[in-house]
Amino acid sequence: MAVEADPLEEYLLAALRALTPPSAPIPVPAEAELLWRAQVDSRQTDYAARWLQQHGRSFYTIGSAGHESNAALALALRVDDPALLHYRSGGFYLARAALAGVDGVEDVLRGVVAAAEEPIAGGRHKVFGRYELAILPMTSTIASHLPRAVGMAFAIDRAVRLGVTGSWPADAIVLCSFGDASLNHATAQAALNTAASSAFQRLPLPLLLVCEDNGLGISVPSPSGWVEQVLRSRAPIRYEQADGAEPASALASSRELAEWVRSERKPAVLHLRTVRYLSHGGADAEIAYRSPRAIRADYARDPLLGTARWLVSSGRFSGPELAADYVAARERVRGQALRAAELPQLESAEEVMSPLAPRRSWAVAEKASATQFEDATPLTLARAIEAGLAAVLEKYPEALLFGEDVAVKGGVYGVTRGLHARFGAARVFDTLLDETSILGLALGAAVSGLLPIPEIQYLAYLHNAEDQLRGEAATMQFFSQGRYRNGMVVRIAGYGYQLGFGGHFHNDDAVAVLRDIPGLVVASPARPDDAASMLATCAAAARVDGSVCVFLEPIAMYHVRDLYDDGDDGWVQPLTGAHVPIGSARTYHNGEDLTIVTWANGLHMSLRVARRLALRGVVARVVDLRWLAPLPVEDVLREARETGRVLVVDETRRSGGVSEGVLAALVDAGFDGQMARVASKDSFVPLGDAARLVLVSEDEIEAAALRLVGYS
Ligand SMILES: Cc1ncc(C[n+]2csc(CCOP(=O)(O)OP(=O)(O)O)c2C)c(N)n1
Repeated sequence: MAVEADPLEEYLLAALRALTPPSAPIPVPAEAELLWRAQVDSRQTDYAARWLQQHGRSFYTIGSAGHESNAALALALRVDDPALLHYRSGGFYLARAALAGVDGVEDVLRGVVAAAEEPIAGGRHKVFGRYELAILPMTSTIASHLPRAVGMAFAIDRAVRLGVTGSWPADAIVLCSFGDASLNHATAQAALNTAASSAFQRLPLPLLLVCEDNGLGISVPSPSGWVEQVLRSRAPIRYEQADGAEPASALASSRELAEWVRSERKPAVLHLRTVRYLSHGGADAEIAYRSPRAIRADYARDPLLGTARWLVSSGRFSGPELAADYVAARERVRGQALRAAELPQLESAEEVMSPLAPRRSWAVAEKASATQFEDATPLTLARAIEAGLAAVLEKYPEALLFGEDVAVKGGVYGVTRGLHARFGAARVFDTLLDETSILGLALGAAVSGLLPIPEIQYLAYLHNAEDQLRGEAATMQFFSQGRYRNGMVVRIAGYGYQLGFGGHFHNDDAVAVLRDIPGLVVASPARPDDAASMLATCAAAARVDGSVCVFLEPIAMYHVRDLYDDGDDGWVQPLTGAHVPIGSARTYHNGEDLTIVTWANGLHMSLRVARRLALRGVVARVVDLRWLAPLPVEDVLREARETGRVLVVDETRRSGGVSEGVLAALVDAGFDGQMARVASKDSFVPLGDAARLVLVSEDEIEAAALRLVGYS
């Protein structure tokens, strides 16, 4: 493969060769050489990636060229300070790898060619990451890693305060880098706000943010001065600037700031001014939106040139020597690239998916079974969930419970009411009113070794923050081959039937957004005893397998006591502690006329309808799914075959609702009996009694069941 000429390289080599030795040499620290090595190798890795791509040997990739002064930050930190990197932080990656004795070029090239042996994502994504370097893999969604970074910084000191073993050293700091255009993203703003608010409240938050500002977001320039103004406006987050074209001073600023963050346990942001070379990435042709003159003007701000000047000022290196070193690095890295291109990629769906969602059900059962519920009296769903949470907080000293209003008030519906007083403010606490930050805190705490149990006050308010679950939480094991995990239990109050309360947003039943996230566990209990046991299962799965669990609570059932008649206490139960495995349904009655498949509010309604049907001589069995993901397909199929007729009672919407999944699973499994469903309408839920017009009702269920059995 030919090596093409490149104007940036030509400029750099000429400038290097023209560097003149100093009349009075100044000693420079040994780190300057480390910096040079990481920067040059990063640049050559970018060229090699481009070269491989031009020859069809690699995939879409974004380079770090122009940003290599970020290597200074790696030298200013310790190798065990966890880092979440911008996709242009290649210099940082290689510098940290060198400090740890790892061949970082090899790692990055393996990512570029999607080699199955790449150290973090194993060919699933081109990311910077390696467990041994405490560098977590990032997704492509810009800024989505910032809330996690805030959560990690929070978790370091919180773990110490709780006396539990976290994933990072007690005096570690978190590094999180991002681009200038990304700063405008709501997710970035959420994280900055939460970091500032935490510092304002004097919570320890050892977080070093780095805005790598090249002045462009793909083709769009950041307005001059805007980034600085935004970053400066986030007091008490400390703001400092550094010029990436002058790596010596960038290193000094990085070091000073990192030490300040470490000792003060406060957040700071380094505004690192960089340039961007070789276009945005992939097929982007910069020439379409920037003048050749502007492109060329940036050549003089090359961070490699800045480091070369520094090295030459020591008198130990000449410009031509550094130019020769640069050329030699090109040959070396291209040789490595060619070898990487020969490496095998992932070869089967099983291989691709193996780290997605491990399920060691026997180990989960063992751990969950050891959860002790204290209350032996019959409880409502709300009290059972509280008892379940208390048992989990008791069993896992690393468990944290947080959300809006969960602490002193005990939640909007009083579900968590005794827990703040009992377990203290370090473990049960209120957060800012920001779902993105709540989930970000959970992401950071979980990957730091804690067991977060965040609450989203209503299902409708998950949606503005949902990417933190989808893009961040659910992908972590996938993109790190399980080396990093973020097991958590996200409690979400939801569904309809609170007829007097709130209209759509307090009665939202949109679960499609959860059901299609690969690997996510979605629990949705209806009965008190199941709820407590399922909480114990979710907590155990989060610890044993790193499972990301959503615990979807039917608000309208929280305080229900009766099943059939007023005062029958048919919906209060003592907690048995029986283990409920993930993906296992529960069957009521053994009727042979039809099988009603349902869950949550639908279970209460269906059991009542089953009694009405029995009065007409139609005997049903009722299956409570309990888990919406993974669906208990085997249980449903078995119960369906017992009767040959299935009615799915789906309180979520007809489109995108759970019944679509249940019916499809039956068809996939070859079930050839009769199938029907009742579902809520494709509508938002209105206020008051009008809600009944769109939500599934007992009358509808009964009519559909009678139709299915041919009752006339
Ligand atoms: C949420 C989201 N929206 C859009 C994109 C597509 N995208 C990728 S990079 C980018 C520009 C980011 O610019 P900046 O933050 O300045 O970083 P730079 O690439 O300049 O280093 C965009 C719009 C994305 N990855 N994520």
